[in-house]
Amino acid sequence: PSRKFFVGGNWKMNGRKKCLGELICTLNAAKLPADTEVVCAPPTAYIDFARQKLDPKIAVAAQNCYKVTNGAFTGEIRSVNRTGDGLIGQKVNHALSEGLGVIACIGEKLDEREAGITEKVVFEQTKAIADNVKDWCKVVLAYEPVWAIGTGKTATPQQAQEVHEKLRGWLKCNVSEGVAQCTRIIYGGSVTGATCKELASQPDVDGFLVGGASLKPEFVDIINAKQ
Ligand code: G2H
Repeated sequence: PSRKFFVGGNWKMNGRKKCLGELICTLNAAKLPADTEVVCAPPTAYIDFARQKLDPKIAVAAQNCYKVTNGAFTGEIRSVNRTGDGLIGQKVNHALSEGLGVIACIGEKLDEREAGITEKVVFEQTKAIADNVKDWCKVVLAYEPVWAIGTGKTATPQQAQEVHEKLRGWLKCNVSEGVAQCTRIIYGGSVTGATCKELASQPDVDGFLVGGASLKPEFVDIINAKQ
């Protein structure tokens, strides 16, 4: 199968125009491989700024959305909120209906991994997303074990591969063989320049969603992990 390697940089709630402008200059000047899709997700206030400054070959994403287009929903794009699987599904539905692509994130918490229910948790989360997807070309699935997010604890290549392979199996059984083969399943959680190459060599790891390291020049090394 030909799944184009995909690397997203989630800048989360970091940076101001000056330092993001410098980061953007570094990315624009870097040699990026043609066979890798690169997307950056700036803080909401800088989406327009980033789109204007970034080279057009780098796509820009929002970090979040709501389930409707307009309305009095103060803070929905900003607050730290507990979002159940149902609302995630509605957000996926809305984004796709507006013609956007989606990087849908799933992942188990540490106590869930320790209780041996990782598979159950990520399958349930994937189902809530899959129930809202008709065209899988627009969807990238990001496996982000919660215990690895911003903690410096990267999943081992074996841990990531094990879950990615199961997720592809779930897509095969519950959606179709074709969707399972074509859908990019990317890994997120403390990916660094040092850990990206071995992770990228796993057969079911089709790219990364990078947080902390996407704010540093080493993001270019991660984009080039497959080269
Ligand atoms: C996980 C990841 C980016 P970090 O959220 O999506 O962040 O690489 O900082 O763990």
